[in-house]
Amino acid sequence: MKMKLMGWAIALTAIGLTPASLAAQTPPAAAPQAEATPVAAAPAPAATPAPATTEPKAVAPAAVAPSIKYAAPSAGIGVPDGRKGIQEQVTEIGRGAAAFHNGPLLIMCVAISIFVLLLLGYTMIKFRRGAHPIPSRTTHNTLIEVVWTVVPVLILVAIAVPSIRLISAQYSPPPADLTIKVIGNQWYWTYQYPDNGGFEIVSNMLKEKGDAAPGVRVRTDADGPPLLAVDERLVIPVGKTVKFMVTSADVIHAFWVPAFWNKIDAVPGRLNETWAKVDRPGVYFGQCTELCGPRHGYMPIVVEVVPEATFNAWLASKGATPKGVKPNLEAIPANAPVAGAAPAPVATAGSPEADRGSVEQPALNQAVTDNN
Ligand SMILES: [Cu+2]
Repeated sequence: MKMKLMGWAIALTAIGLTPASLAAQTPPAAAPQAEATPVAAAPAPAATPAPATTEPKAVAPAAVAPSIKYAAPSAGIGVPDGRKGIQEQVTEIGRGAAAFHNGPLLIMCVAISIFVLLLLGYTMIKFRRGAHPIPSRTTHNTLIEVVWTVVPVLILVAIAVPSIRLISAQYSPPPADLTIKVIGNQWYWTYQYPDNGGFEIVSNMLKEKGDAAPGVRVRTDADGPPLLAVDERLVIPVGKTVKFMVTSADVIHAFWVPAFWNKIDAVPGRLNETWAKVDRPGVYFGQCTELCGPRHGYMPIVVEVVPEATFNAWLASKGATPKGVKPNLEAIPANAPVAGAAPAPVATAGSPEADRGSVEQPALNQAVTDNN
């Protein structure tokens, strides 16, 4: 009987597992990745002269070369390295918050814990049954009652004042130099640059060698650690106030880059806002921090913070223009719809429509997901 039950259990497990394992092992639909391949590798369109500031391209073993030479992450900054505690912060808000946490908050926390422990130990020993066979019947002590009410209130006020100041600074950002729309998808991120013609990049986690289908770009150490590296990074300029409008295309995700001290939910049908003014170029890793489905753990965020010249070079490589720069309308083919009558992306794009087409998101989310 037992054997029969076990047999059934195994059979059921096998049935239950089959679709999932099939989905995981089916060679990924190569379409989206193959489509993406020419995007990054394509030379900048004629309308956008390659700026002199572009660093020489790395000959990566990858099938898809990034459009600018991505920087390699620096150890210990913007990337988890096994140390405990809060990551080194690269924004003013982050430094303030981390200092508040690592300083006053931790000190108060430790002091209160030790005080309560000592009090407990003292009470247990002093008032043990052996020493006091007949218990005391004390019920009131006005002085102690006042003290144990007033002291915690003072402690809470001491915590509240700097916290509220911090929160208010966090939620009243300076005017944005650049706005980026961040969209969570099951299970990848898309980033739109409305200030720069509204182009969009799709950011997928890079697979490990051996996990990816042949020809698909795999992670290298220059991309970042396993499970955190992505194919297309979110690129922003250093020292500029960048506003992130965060939303979702399906379920609730959350946008979080620990080194920026910005964590915010990505809720479908709603625009949440966060910002960062990063004062150090570098590569910063984050993750989706809302349980959003089985591949929740595979939608990392990589932000590369670059000098403005490099940022403009990156924009150019995407066929976009820096903010405030008039797009070169002559570059748009004569048969393209006229600006004004045209749909917004074409009117604002600084590049031929063909180039825009190449950055389009694959029609099906599932196709991208399969490729994850
Ligand atoms: Cu998510």
